[in-house]
Amino acid sequence: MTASDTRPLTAVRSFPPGFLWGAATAAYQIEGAAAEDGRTPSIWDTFSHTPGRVFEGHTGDVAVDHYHRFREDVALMSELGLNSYRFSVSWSRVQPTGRGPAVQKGLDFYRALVDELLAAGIEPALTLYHWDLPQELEDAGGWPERSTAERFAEYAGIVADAVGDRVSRWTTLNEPWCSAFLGYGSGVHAPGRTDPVAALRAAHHLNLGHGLAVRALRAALPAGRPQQLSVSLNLHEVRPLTGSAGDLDAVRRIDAVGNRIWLGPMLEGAYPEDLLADTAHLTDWSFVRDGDTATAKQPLDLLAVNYYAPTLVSEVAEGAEKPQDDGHGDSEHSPWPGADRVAFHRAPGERTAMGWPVDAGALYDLLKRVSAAYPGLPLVISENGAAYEDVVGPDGSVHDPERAAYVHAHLEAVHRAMADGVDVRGYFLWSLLDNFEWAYGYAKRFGAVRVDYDTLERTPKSSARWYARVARSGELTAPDAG
Ligand code: IFM
Repeated sequence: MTASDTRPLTAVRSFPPGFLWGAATAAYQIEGAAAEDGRTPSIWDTFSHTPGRVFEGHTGDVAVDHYHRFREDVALMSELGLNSYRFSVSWSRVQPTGRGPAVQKGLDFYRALVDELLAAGIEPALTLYHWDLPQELEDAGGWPERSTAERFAEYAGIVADAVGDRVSRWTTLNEPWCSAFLGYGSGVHAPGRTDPVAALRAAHHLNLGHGLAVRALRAALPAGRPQQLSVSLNLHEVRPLTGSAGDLDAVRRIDAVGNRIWLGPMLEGAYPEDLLADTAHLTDWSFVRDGDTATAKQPLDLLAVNYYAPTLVSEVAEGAEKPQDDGHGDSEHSPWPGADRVAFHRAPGERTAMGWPVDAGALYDLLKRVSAAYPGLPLVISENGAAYEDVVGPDGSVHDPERAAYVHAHLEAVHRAMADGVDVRGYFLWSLLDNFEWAYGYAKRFGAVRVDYDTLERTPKSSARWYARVARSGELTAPDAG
C-alpha cells in the first residue's frame, strides 16, 4: 500500500487521441419495461418488490424508461460528446428462464440500441451481467451453484451471436464482489441471503462463470474483428488506520476477500493461500474442482476498474466494540468472510451523498498498484462518479459543482497515473442518468443528466456540460474554466 503521491500535476492535461470518454449505466437501473416483450423477473425484481428491502419500496418497474426512450438517450450522449457508452444486458429479457432459447424481441432491443449508438459514432461497451440474475436461476440455487456459471456461458454465447458483429467491447461481470458478498453475505442486495459459505461459493462460481463466458465469447465472436474482452472489478484501495501489525493484517484480509479473490483466479489462475486460510473455519473450498481456476484465467484484453472511495480498516482489539460502517449498507451480517476482527472506519474529510469519502489520490495509488502487479494489461476506468443532493433551480436547471469537482479530481488522478506509466485506455462516468440506486432506490442521484421521476424528463446538469467539453477536446480543464 503506498501513500498518496503528492507530486505536482503536469500543467497541460491532455489525454491521448483514441481515449474512451464514456458514461455507464446498467439494465435494471434504467430500462424499466419490466414485464414487456417476454422479460421475466430477475432477482432484483423480486427483491425490490419484497417489503423492507429497498428504500420506500422503490422498484425498477419503470426506472427511467430507457427501454422506450433509448433514442432520446443516445441523442443526449451525442450532446455530451461521448465516444463510448457502457450498458448492460438484462439476462431475463433475452433468456427469460436463464436457459434455453433466446427471445428475439429482447435481443432486438439491444440490436436497435447498438445500431443507434453506432449511427451516432458512439462505441458500444457491453456488460453481460450487472447483478440481475433471472429469478428462475436463483430458484435453482443461484450463484452458489455451479450450474449458474454454465448457464452464464450459454447466455454469453447468445448475446455474442446477436450483436457480436457490431460490438467489440465486452465485459463479463460487473463488480462480482457485490454479487457474491452483498447478495449472499450481508443480504443488502438481491437475492438477500446471509450465508458466508454461500457467498464464497458464489464468488467461485462467478470466477468460473467469467472464464467460461470469455471462452464462449471468443468462440462466438466473428473472427477477424478486433475484440476487447474484460471484467469490471470494484477493486478496494484498502488503507490501515495505523501502521500497527494488527491494522496491516486487517488490510491484508480485506485485500484478500475484496480484491485477490478475483484477481487471483482470473489473472493468475489460483486462489490466494491466505484467503483459503482466513476462511478455513467456514469451508474447505471443496466446491473448487480441478481445472476451475485455470478456466477462470482466460487471456483478457483489458482490466476494467470501478472506483469510488478508499476503504479504511483496523484490527478490532480484544473486547472492543466493532465499528461496522464499510459504506456498503446496513446489515448485522458481514459481507467480509474471514475478516471478523476487522473494523471499518470513516476517513475524515469531504464525503458524497452516499457518505463515501472523496479521495482521488487513492485512485492514483490503486492504478499504480494494479498496473505494477499486472504489467502489460491495459486498464480502463469502467465506473467513477458521485451522488450529491442536487438542487433544481427555478428554471429546472441543476448546478452541481461538487460532482464536477469530484470527476475533475479523479480525472487528474488518472492523468497523473498515465503520465507515470500506467496504461489507461478510457474513463466511464457513473452514471449517464439519475437512476435506481439499488437498495437506496431513487434517493441517491449519480447522473450527469437529471431525471425528473414524475415526468421522466432529462436535463443535463452543469457537470455534464463541463464533462462534454473535456470529452470533446480531450483536454482536462477545470470545471469553472468556462
Ligand atoms: O450504481 C452502482 C452501480 O450499479 C455499480 N457500481 C457502483 C454504483 C454506485 O453505487
